[in-house]
Amino acid sequence: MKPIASKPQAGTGIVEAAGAQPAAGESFAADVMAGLSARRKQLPPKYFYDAAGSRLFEEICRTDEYYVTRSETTLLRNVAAEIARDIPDGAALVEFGSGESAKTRLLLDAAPQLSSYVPIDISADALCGASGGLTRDYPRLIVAPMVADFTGHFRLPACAEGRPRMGFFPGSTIGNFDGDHAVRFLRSARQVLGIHAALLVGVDLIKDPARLIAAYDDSLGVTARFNKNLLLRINRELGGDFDPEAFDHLALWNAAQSRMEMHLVSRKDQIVNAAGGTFAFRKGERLHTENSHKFSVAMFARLAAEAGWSAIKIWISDAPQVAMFRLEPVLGGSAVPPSEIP
Ligand code: AVJ
Repeated sequence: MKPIASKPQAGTGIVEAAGAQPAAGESFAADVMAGLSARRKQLPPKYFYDAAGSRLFEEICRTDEYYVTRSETTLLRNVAAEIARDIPDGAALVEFGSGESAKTRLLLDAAPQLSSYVPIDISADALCGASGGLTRDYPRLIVAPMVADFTGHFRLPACAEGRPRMGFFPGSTIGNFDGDHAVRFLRSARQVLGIHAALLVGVDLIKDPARLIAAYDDSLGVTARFNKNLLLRINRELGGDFDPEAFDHLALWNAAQSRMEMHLVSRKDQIVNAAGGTFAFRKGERLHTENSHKFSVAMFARLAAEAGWSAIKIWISDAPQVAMFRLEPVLGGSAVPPSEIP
């Protein structure tokens, strides 16, 4: 890794991101049409996060049962200094799906050598709120927010050019990717971040299913409201007539796939109009809204290796356990074959 010796430039406020693409707004209607027309109805979880959904997610993080955020925040607080030791002078921090950037502050406080911060989020609301506060609180930091679907291709803004880059993907969001999408995301993150890069990824670990199910079906019903907000969002934005009361929230552990699943279960036979289509639900029929994959350390290291990253350091929180991986690109294509990782 080639550190850049220059002092961080003075922050001049919010920098417009080059190559920012419009949020996934246009594809929402198409994805709803396709997802509700499928034999097994499903919708992509990224559509949870409109303004109301983002607020509900923050509320989930404060429930007793949802441990992911608390465990990870405590872990980061404990290891931030150690993480910071490996961040070169003048490096740019690039966060995928930054939301409120709450955990980022732990890194920014521990690593004053960071020159710039590029938060990428699909929600412009969340980005604006977070960026204002960061610009105020870290005056030497260049903050260059990008509104983008971070699963797509994009170019980093100029302030991240010619500097070592540290990717940050906390919160176990990588668990939302199905099949080989996690590998594809990690590969594209490797391309976006370049050779002199590292990537910090937060991952939820496999644990007692009862603990997992409680986390996705809290007793105050916040997660149920978060799940049903997807129907309300379809009503608001796509002229839908969903009755959220006609669906039950369901959280289940799929052991074979090593993932938590959220569904909305139709309480009766019903017809719903949305996005210009008409859709029949049978009583008991499920609309699959989210997968949240859980990993063992070996499973995730293998996944990273498939995408050309090697796990350099792994920190694990107290129970309920989550993990933070520091990944570095495997150079020269000499990746350890996935089969040789224990
Ligand atoms: C933000 C995607 C990490 O999967 O645990 C919380 C979202 N869904 N409760 C997760 C979520 C239900 C969360 N992620």
